[in-house]
Amino acid sequence: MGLSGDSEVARYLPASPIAGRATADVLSPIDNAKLATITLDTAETYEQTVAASVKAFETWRLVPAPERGQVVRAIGDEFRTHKQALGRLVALEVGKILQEGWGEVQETIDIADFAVGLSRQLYGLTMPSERRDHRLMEQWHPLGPIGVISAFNFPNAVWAWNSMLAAVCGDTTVWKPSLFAPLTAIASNALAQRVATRMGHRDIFTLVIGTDDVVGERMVADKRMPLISATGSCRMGKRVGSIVAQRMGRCLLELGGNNACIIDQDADLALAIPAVVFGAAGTAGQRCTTTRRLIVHESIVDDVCGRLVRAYKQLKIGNPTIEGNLIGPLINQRSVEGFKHAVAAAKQQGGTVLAGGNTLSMPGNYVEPTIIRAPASNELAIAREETFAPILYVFSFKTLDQAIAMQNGVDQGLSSSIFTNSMRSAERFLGPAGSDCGIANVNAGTSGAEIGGAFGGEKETGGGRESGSDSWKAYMRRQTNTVHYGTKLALAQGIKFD
Ligand code: UN1
Repeated sequence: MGLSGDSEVARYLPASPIAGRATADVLSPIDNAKLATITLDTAETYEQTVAASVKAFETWRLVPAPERGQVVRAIGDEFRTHKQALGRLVALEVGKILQEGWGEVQETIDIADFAVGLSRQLYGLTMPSERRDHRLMEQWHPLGPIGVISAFNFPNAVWAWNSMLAAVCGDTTVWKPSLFAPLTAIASNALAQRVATRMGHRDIFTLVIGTDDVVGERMVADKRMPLISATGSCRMGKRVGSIVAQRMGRCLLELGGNNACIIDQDADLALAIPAVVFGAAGTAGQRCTTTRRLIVHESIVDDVCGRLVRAYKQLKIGNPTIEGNLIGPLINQRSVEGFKHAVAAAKQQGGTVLAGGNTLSMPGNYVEPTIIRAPASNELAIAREETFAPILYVFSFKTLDQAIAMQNGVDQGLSSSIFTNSMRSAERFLGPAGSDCGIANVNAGTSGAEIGGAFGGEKETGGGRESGSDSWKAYMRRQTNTVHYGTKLALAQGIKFD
């Protein structure tokens, strides 16, 4: 599948590679055919881009925030205009079904709207001073150029969660996309840069594309970027976190998830089954929020498994740009190997494959959505690992405490959910001794978080929060101010010094 023949997306393709520079081929996971060849950044072009971002920050930070919001509003409108084509490009480049490609661009439009509103709400607090004739308050100031490292699985939305907020906060963004999804990045950044430039603000949105050696390592060590927001594996995040910590920079990390869904005995299965099917098999299991573990009350576990197996039989696997197909390919052959490894390990550890378990012998990186039941001991070591593929491991429980302990008993802490009609069970799950994840849902699945809430997780997921609520604070620096408008100097803490 070439892109040049696809009139809808062809105009978003990068120009021909620059002679003498290192290049990379971009393959479609749909059939592993070449979509395009891109030119990679060098140390020198990286330097030029970051210097431009630093320079743009110096003036952008002085533009009134509501006016910055107007630029973001225009960018949101631009994405509305290009939603169809961009969603299609996402599908071609990373293998999402078209509905999910469009859904992802919709997240970008929505976070832009959110950011426009936020541009008039970057509130600081005013506190009562302990001293007479003093005002004590805090302000939020722009932070600087923000380094955004994104993964292949949300090649458009995760950048927008960061860059749209950063823009209204008065920051510029230097974006390093995944080498598996550079085309969506080139198109998205070009749209934002074009709109902002037209409105007089060039280089608020910049892009660097390259290998970790040339671009990634440079970026995380770059003192000019006070915040690095990185999405990807726990392994990557540990490396980024330690390098940024060395220079006392800030990190916003969105790393792996090993998300569980608990189905209690009183659950409404008409809600639970479709939520688990979408959560586990949707996006071919390649969301950080994918449901990877299912923990079901022992009295209904056989029934739930039966229903899931029947539902999985309906899932059509294949080219994600063809309507009706619900499961697209994995991103590459390495992911297919990861899938095979996990299935083999699960079998070897006593798991039973109830559905799927195989790869598909056709061009592209297709695997069957898979359900694996843990042995009676409830022990299945492979389920502790995050395999970025559509594999659901099923466990059973007797008491809610046991279910919550199983759910929390992994290294990651991103998303979680419980299906129950019991108010007590739901509230225990949401309480201080309940789910230890950044996201905990009742009668809703683990994936598909809305942009309005803060998104992120605990433990090895990295602790960062982005998108809605007050996540914007990560993109600004807080300054506490004391203003004395009296005539007699008063020291704090009641100190007399005369
Ligand atoms: C991710 O998988 O990296 O909640 C982000 C969701 C999406 C975002 C997932 N809104 O599934």
